[in-house]
Amino acid sequence: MGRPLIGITTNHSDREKEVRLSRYYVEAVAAAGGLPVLLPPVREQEIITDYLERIDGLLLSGGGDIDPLIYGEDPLPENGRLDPLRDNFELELVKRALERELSILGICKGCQVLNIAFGGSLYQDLYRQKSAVLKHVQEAPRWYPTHRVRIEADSHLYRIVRQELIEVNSIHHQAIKEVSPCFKVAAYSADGVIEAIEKKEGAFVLGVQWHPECLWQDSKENFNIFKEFIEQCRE
Ligand SMILES: [Mn+2]
Repeated sequence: MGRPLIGITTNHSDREKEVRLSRYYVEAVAAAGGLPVLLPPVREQEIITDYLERIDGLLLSGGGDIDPLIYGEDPLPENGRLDPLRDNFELELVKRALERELSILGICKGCQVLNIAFGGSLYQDLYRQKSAVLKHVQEAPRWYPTHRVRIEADSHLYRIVRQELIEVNSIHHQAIKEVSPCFKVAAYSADGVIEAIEKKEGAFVLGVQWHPECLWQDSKENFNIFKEFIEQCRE
């Protein structure tokens, strides 16, 4: 088998009718041995089916906030810009990818999409809703880690990074509140914020709240996340 085909979801602007993705994701997937392709959000169910028939793995990229109505809450003032087309597309894509036992890596918003797709919820704004939190919206370059996360010992993530503590970047004002019953927590920051989740059984499905695609060049642990994901997509 050649390189596994990795579908990467994209950002999208309704106003400018543009699809956008940071090249970080493309470069990380390619460096780890995958063949990156972009999946622009669409409404058509049959296109979603066709995407899923062709890709070997799914990478959910970062982005804005998920519409809180989807997890049963009205929006707080801090809730950011919404993208209904992208939300609907990604939630449908994820549910059906899981039925097909595809391997999935969710990054930042992607981690939150995984949790919401299977019945979890989010803090709409960590600083307002959770006391004594660390700085999770870093004012440092994206390639620079600013806080640590503790990896749960019995997790797949631990077997990937083989370290109890790793340093990560942090560019999120939201985080997982209630974890979906399909997932377990794989990492926390020191303030108790959930920084990674993974599926309890079945296919490889990992969500990380940080951005390993900006760290892998200087961090073996973060590169290993991509390598393991691509490896799982070969199976
Ligand atoms: Mn963080």
